[in-house]
Amino acid sequence: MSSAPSAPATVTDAQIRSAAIDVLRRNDLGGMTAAAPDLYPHQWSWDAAFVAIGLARIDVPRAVTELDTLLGAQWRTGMIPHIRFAAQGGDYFPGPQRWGRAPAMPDGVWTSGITQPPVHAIALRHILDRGRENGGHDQQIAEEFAAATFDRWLAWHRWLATARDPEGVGLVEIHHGWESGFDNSPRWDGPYSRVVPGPVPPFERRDTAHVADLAERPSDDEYRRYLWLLEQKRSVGYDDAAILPIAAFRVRDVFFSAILAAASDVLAGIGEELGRLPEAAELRALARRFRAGVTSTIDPITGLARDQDVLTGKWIAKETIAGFAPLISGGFPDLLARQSRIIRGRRWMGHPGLAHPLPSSTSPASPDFRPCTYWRGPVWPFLMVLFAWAATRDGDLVLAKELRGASLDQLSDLTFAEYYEPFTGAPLGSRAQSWTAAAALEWLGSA
Ligand code: 2M8
Repeated sequence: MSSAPSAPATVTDAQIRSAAIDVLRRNDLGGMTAAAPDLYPHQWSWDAAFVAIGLARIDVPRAVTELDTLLGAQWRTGMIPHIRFAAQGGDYFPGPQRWGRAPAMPDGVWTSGITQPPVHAIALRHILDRGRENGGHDQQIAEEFAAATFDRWLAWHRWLATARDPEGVGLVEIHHGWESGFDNSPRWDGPYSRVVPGPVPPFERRDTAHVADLAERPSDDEYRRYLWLLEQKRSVGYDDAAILPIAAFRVRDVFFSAILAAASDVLAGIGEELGRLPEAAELRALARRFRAGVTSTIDPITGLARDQDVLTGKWIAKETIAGFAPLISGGFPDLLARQSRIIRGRRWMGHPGLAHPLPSSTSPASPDFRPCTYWRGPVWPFLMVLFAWAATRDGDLVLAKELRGASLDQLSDLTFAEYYEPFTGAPLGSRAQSWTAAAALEWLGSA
């Protein structure tokens, strides 16, 4: 069945682990891990959370440092920006000059002006768990970090729940496809088609120099729109209220919302351990609100969750992996059982042509599916870790086991690619991508 580039039959777990550790060590810029060596030479917010999950398997203090460095980029509003730029300035566009400064930006730190999904409390939970398993210094450092930073994570969740859900519907609104992390997913085709780009300063892309085939990356036309949205934000000093009436892209992102629900429950649990009971209760309420928001988006026919375009009021019904948002947020057992059946079915993990039985970013059965193009089809290993974590939480141990087995098989090619072609299993995008290496470490567990 498989036409995947076959890994040497002899590749062992120990070899995967050692190669993954090597990737993270090489991408370590000193206190922060570059998302990838050439394509992404800075710290990305949700990448950092997954990197911390992997690092916690091998070096708890270093995992703590990863999150601490990211927190150093937190804005005065509570927002965690999607990029913290490395001081030594790797070659990435749009870089710090293009984003400019904002009143809420921390002094002396350069960041982007948009955000990304809040996986961090889940990473913090992993660090605490690994620290306690190890005991001693690891436990102490993990517990001290959780206690010292709880209020910063709380501020982050509060910012999302207010600035990004101004009407309190239980869904997080994003103002740029980059905020979703699923940059050019078919989910955003409709909203982007209505963005009429105004004048953007001249630009030269850097990303296209780092892939074998330009089809693996978004087009120039897409980039023009991305940059126009950046200009809009910059024109109002990245003010949360001022952007709302002018934003050309406002979408309620169901997957982002599901992560906020799951992470709020996790942070509530940490708050309870710390004796922060009122704040923990507030976080439990946030989790319920966003879980209900996610559930409210389900398409009764397909059983998949949907995004909503704020500017048209319309649902966005694309057959992407974001449709399984309830598997991340948790929810009613019947809904989870239905989604678990769908994700295992022939339009997803059970598709007969797959090199590895893993859910791809867009269903191979969808007309929108593009097997090599970034968020329009390939398999993203870090997402498999997130789904398996949530499945374990909800007692779907069979799904968690299937994801782990197939993903480890995929990663045994030792390229730690950014994403993989679903039918051939070929590595695509960057190689030595940090969150892919971290995924391998998480799958392999502690040594
Ligand atoms: C990709 O996004 C960046 C912009 O943020 C890019 O294309 O330049 C996405 O895959 C995103 O989810 C990820 O966090 C980032 C770094 O890995 O790369």
